[in-house]
Amino acid sequence: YLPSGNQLGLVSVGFSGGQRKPGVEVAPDFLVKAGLLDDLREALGYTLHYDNTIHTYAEDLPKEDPPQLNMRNPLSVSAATKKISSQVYSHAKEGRLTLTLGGDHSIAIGSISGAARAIRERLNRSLNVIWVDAHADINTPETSTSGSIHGMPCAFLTGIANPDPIFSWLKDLMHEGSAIEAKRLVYIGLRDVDIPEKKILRDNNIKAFSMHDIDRWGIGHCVELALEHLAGLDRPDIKGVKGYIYEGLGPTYLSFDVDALDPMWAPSTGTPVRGGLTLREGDFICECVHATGALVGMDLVEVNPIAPGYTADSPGAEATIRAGCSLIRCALGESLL
Ligand code: HAR
Ligand code: MN
Ligand code: MN
Ligand code: MN
Repeated sequence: YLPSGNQLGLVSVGFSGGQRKPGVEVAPDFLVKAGLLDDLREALGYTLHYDNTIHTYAEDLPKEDPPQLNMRNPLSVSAATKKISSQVYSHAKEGRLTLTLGGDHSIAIGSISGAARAIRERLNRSLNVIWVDAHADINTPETSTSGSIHGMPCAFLTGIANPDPIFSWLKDLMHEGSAIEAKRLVYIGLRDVDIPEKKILRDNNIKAFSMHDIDRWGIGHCVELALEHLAGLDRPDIKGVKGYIYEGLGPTYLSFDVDALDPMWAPSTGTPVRGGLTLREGDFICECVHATGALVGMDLVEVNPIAPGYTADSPGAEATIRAGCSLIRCALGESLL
């Protein structure tokens, strides 16, 4: 779905307004300092399209942003994600693979809507989303107990939550095909899902592979089932071919929350949950998605080098940053022999 030439559009987002803990906005700086850009260019051979800026969108954010409709920082998240959406769209409409570095997971409202719009315009196709996370991030403003918008992006992207009036720009985009169909959203790694979110997943028949499923069936089979589900939406005649490679798979976006990994591997994040993926399981998911050839964009979010209990040079923070870099490299082709 991408023209050849390994063109990669990178958007660095230093935004943390979708949740309460400061620090997630400095993650792109640390991922870059860890050598990510050199790896992408030299080891993986990408031509990088990058403005060398970690965007805070400060000039677009309101001075006062009190909670509204049970959302914290609603106008800030709306303004930042609107900008992110157009940045990702600009890369994706040129046929570039896009990588968005967060920041908290609310930024996916922007990155995924931008990618979906470009894919609709370029290919007239619907975008698949593989959401790898300990959390389902599908609360509506009504069901959320925290009011943190990073727990809501999937509800806005699918239209399960009404984007009006706070995300009215997203509603406008949805008319142009930027919404994600609930059947095209697949989760991997879930283990901390709120009760109302479970009802939303059931009511909308959303495909999800929890840690229980992964323990039961193994990561290999779960990823295969996830890809088969998505591929079957466009090509019901095609079953998995050549191992993990699915010829029928439509353009696919990978949104990876580092807290999907067990805190043993990624402790320095805002809401760690024990019992998660090993680093190898996370890398494996990314490798499989790469191998499909259908990947059009990726988020890597929720690395927080100064999460409570950590400083940026602490072993836990360094491990988390290294894990983030590893996931990205695997999704972008590192493991090809
Ligand atoms: N479900 C909880 C809420 O909505 C916590 C989810 C947010 N945590 C994340 N997102 N890191 O993946 O507030
Ligand atoms: Mn998340
Ligand atoms: Mn999470
Ligand atoms: Mn396990």
